[in-house]
Amino acid sequence: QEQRRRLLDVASRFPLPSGCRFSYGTAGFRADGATMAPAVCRAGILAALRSLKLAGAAVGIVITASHNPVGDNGVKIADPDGGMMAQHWEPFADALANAPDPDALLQLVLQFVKDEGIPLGGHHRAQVLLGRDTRPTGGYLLGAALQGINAVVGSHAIDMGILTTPQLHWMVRCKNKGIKASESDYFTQLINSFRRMLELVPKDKGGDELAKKLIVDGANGIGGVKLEQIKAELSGLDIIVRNSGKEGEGILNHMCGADFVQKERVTPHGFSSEDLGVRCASLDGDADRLVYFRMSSASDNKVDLVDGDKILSLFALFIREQLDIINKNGSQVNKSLPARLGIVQTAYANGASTQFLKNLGLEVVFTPTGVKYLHKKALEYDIGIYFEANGHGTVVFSEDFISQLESLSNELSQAANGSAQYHAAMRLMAASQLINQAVGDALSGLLLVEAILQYKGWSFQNWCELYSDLPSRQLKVKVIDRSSIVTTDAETKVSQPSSLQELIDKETANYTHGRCFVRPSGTEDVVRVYAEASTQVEADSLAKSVARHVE
Ligand code: NG1
Ligand code: ZN
Repeated sequence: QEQRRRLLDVASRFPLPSGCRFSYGTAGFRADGATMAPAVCRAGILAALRSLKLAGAAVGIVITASHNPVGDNGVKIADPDGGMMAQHWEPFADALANAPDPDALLQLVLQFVKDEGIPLGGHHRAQVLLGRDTRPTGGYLLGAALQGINAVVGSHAIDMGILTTPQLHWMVRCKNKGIKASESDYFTQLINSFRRMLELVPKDKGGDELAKKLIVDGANGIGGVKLEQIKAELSGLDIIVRNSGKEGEGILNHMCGADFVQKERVTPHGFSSEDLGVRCASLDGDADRLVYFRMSSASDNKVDLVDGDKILSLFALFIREQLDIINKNGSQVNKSLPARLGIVQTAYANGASTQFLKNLGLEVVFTPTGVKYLHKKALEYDIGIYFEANGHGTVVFSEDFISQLESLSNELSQAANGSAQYHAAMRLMAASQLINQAVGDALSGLLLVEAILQYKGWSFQNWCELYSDLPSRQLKVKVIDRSSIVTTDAETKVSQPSSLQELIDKETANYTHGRCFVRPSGTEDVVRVYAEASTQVEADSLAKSVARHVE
């Protein structure tokens, strides 16, 4: 009775505005921040139920709209392992968010609790960790989420404060592993594992003062704030943060940030010709995306871009190299470490990156757009590396692999401390601790990039030259109903409307190295068109002509 009353109560406190329709897309619910409270409150109910279903394991709620404009906001739920909420709960999330009135909401919850066998009112308490980014609507929406959580009797909500998205995912993961999970634990882990990585840099590499300088565009979001807090403790790196989100520095994601730099290929706000040639990185508003760039000429603001695909390639090279060292015949200890290494990309990955990775003999697989698909696929390997071209990605290590690596390092440290094999094993251990295995994390990704560049003694230029990107173009097309386009084969082919794929094939055949696909966005009301060809003019023209068939 108490439970029913609370649900009815909270639903009547946050009535659904008419005409609102929420859909739990690739990144949870997203909309104008001012209209989000009902959906966020219901996400609170959902998170509490999710925790109960999983015997009171901690789940997370993140309130953010990532790289989107400052007026937008959003909410998503993290599962106990720190990954995205299991997909089979998404239809319920949609139904719950769109329940028209308190009664409908109550009935939905009761039915779902019954169908899923959720022990409501049992001896487990729901546990939900909350975090939010710096958006002005964040505090208000956090309140709505708390009310939603507390509408489930016995729930325990913990506000972790203003955080990057990956910090909250990391905290949820650690909490459930019984590891210390505060922000200072997160920082300590980053700082210590980064230091270990640098200690393992061969003595003949690094040392160049210019190589230590890094300018970071913080998108005027939370990532820059956190980086400012720890940068003094990152010895071996000289970090300057721009667009740090301080009063007067500019607006969140406006003319800055990873999404802006990757799409526009120009310097963010706050950079000038004085930065010519310096290695720069750009985060997005909630710091789960990372790209690198360098101002390429003093006469315009164009940049040389290193996107997610090239970060992935650097990680893949490094990890492969360490495995090769460990498994080389004739090394001191005749032990090998068999590892299935898998690379996961989406159709947006630049064709040149895929070719590069395949030429290395690596296994490359594709999934649909959205971290939840990539992450899941990566977990199928001993070491899975995934990235979206836009800079979201990470490396995941299987528990089995980590424990084999641990026992190998122990044996090696006794038998042949100081050997190349031992150092390679230690590097993999340090990398597995530095990289955030819950979700793509711009801060931990940045530190891993920096450590690998120092390890290889590479400049930005060396990294850039791994391969040259094929020219590409992305367009958005507004349509009446984006769901009328259905895709297959990891979104590379259209299955409906049935005639569209033939038209795309016909256009594509007119270009050398032509590749083109279209798909409905999961976060915006548009259809996206992506085209690649051997010149920019051709890529533009292919995208344009296919867009005409979509309209
Ligand atoms: P949609 O709107 O589904 O294309 C975009 C990004 C995704 C992912 C999500 C979540 C592109 C082409 N798409 O998804 O990669 O980052 O947002 O933020 O960049
Ligand atoms: Zn983001």
